Amino acid sequence: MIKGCIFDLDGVVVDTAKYHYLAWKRLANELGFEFTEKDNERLKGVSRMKSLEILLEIGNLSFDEETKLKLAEKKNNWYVQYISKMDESEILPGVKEFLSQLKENGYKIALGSVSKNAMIILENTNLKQYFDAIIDGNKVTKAKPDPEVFLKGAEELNLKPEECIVFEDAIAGIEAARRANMKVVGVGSKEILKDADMVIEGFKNVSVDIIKAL
Ligand code: B16
Ligand code: MG
Repeated sequence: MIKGCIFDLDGVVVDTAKYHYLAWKRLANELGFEFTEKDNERLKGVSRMKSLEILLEIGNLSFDEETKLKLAEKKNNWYVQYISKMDESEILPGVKEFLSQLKENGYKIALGSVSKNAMIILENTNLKQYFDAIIDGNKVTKAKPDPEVFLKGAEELNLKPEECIVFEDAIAGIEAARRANMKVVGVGSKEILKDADMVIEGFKNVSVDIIKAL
C-alpha cells in the first residue's frame, strides 16, 4: 500500500530547469560554443559536476580538475542569482493543491532532489512546511540514476521503498526510482518519459486518486 510520495524538485515542483539552462548556456557561450534546449535535456536530474562533463563534451573541450571546479562554481553563482528572485508565483500549477490533498489524506511527503540549492528554493517559494523529509544534494553522495536519494527519502519517512511513489521529470530520475523499487509517475512528455508507470503533463486538476490508479 502506498503511504508516501517523494517529489523531485527541479521540473516537478518548480521550473528551475529553465534557470539551470540559462546558467549553463551562459557558460557555454563564454567558452565559445552553443548550448541548446535539447542539449539541456541531458542535464536534467544529473549532478552539477556530471552536467559540466556533458557540457564540455558538447563543446569538445577538456580542462583540469581545478578549472572544472571553477567553471562549475561560476555556473552555480549565476544559477543562485536567478533562483534568489523566486517566489510562490513560480510553483508549478496544481502542485500546492496536490500537496495539501496528500496531507489531508494522510500521505507522508518527501523531497528527493540532487540539487544542493533545494533548500533556498523551498524557502523562497514557502513550500518547506509541506515536507516531512527533505533529501537534497547535501545529503547524498550519488546522483540519479543511482537510487540513493529516493531510498534515503523512504528511510526518513520511516517507510519501505515499495510504500512510496516518486514524481519525476527526468529520465535519470525515472531510472533511479525503478532501481529503488518504487512506482514512478513521470511529469512531462510521454515520448521522453517512456519508462514511467504513468505520465502526467503536470499537477493541474490531478487528485490523490491517481495514486490508487497506479
Ligand atoms: P545544483 P533535481 C537536479 O535537481 C537538476 O535537475 C539538475 O539539472 C542539476 O544539475 C542538479 O539538480 C544539481 O543541482 O547544481 O543546484 O546542486 O531534478 O534532482 O531536483
Ligand atoms: Mg528534475
